[in-house]
Amino acid sequence: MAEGKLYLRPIGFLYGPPAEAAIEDGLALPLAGGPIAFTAAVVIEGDLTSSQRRLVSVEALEESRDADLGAVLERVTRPRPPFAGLSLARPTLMGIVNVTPDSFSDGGLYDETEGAVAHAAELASEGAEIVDIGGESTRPGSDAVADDDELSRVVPVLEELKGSPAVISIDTRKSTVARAAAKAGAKILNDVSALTYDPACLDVAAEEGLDVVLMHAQGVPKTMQDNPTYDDVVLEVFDYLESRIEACEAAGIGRARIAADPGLGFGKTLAHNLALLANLSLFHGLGVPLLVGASRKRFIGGLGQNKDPKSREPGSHAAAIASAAQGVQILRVHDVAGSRQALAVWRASMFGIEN
Ligand code: 9MG
Repeated sequence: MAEGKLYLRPIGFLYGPPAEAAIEDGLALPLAGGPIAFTAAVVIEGDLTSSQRRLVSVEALEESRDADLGAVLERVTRPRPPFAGLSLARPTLMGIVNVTPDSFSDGGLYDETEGAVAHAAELASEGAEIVDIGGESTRPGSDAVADDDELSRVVPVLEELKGSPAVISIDTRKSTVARAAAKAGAKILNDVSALTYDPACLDVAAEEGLDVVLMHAQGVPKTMQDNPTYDDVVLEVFDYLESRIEACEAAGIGRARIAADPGLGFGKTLAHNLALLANLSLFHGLGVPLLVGASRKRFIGGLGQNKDPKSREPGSHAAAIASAAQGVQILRVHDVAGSRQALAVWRASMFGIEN
C-alpha cells in the first residue's frame, strides 16, 4: 500500500428499499447516516501531487484492519446531528436573498429592505428551511464593501425577519456584521472565506452560538477567477476544509455546529467545478453536513451557453439533484419552488417516497 493520507470517495449509490436491504445484508453502508447507501468506494492514498486510487467494495472496506481507513469510514457513515436545529433528513433548501444593489441574479430588485423581507418570506413559504441574507456581493470581480454599508443593508432586514419560520443565515465575511446579525436573530454564519477574511469571526461565532458554514475559496472575489490553479482541486479543497474545521474546533465551535462547502465558482475553472461536483461524496469524509451552491453560477451558463443568470435554472436544478444524489444535505438556491419540485420528483423516482 502506498504511503500518504487516505481519502474515501463513496460510489455505487442505492436509494430507498434496495438501500435498506443492502445495508441489512452487509453489502452497503449509509452515507452520513442518511437514507442513501453506497456499495463501494474509491480509496485514494497519497498527497496533492501524487496519489494512488483503487476501487474497494464495502465488504472489503469493513474487513480491512487499516486504522486510518476505519477512521475515514466512520466519519463518512456516522449520522450527522441536527444543524441549526434542522434534521437534514431530506435535502434542505437554503434560499438566497441578496440585499445588494449589484446582485448578480436579482439585478438590484430586492435591494430595499421591504423587497428583501418580502422575498425572504416568499422563499420560506415555498419551502426554504434556511434563508441566507447577504449584503456584500461575492461574485467574481466584486469589490469588498465597507462594514457600515453592509450593516445598514442587512440589519434592518434581519430585524424584520424575527419570527420567520425559516432559520436565518447571515452571509458575511465580517465579524461586525456577524455579531450584529446574531443579535438580530441569525442562527447561521455563512462565510465564503471559511472565517479567514476576518479571523475575529471565529470568536464571534463561538460567543454568539452561531452555527457556521465554512466555504472554500481560492483568492478573493475581486481576482479569484484570474487564474485559479490547483495540483488536485478535490484533495486540496478537502484538506483546506478539514483544516478550517480544526480551527473552528480550537476556537470553541463544536463539530456539530459546522457545515462544509467546496465553494463552486470561487477561484475555480469549469474543469475544477466539474471535478468537485463529480466527487462531492468524498467530502462526507469531513464528518460534517455538506452544503453546495451551484445556483445560477457562471459555470452552469458556460456549459449551457446561457449568459443571463436567470436562464440558468434548469442547469441549477440538475446540479442540485447531482449534489443530493451524493448525499449533500443543504442546497443553496435562488429558485426555491423550482428546486423543491425538481428534488421532489427525483426523490419520488429514486426512493419511491412522495414527499
Ligand atoms: C454567498 N455565497 C455565494 N455562493 C455561495 C456558495 O456556493 N456557497 C456558500 N456557502 N455561500 C455562497
